[in-house]
Amino acid sequence: MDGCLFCKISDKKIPATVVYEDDRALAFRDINPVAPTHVLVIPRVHVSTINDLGPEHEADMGHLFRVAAEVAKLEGLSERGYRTVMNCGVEAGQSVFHVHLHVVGGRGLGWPPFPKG
Ligand code: DGP
Repeated sequence: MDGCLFCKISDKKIPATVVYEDDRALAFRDINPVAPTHVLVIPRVHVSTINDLGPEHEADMGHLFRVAAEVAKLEGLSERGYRTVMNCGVEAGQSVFHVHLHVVGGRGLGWPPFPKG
């Protein structure tokens, strides 16, 4: 989609440190990592938020999790553990409106990931 940052990264119009890619998904390092491993996995197809998903996206979204597991393997996190997060909407902290799965690990991660309130 025109103007979408992650579509531009998917199309290689904006550089990113890619750790895995195939015809349906791209995984690249987050520009502002919160842990030793912080990779974003995006579908090639543009979908703004979880709310915009339709039945036609089910295969792509399932694929994101398989890519997340592959990224974890490449990063040596499969056995240690890691977290996947997908924010939806402003109040959840979504800042880029092209769905993306955060894959975070390489250090202990607290739970819950947000203050009680
Ligand atoms: P979220 O807040 O869930 O929408 O996550 C968006 C993430 O995208 C955030 O952790 C920072 C990352 N990000 C934003 N702009 C860029 C960029 O230009 N390149 C890369 N690699 N990551 C970016």
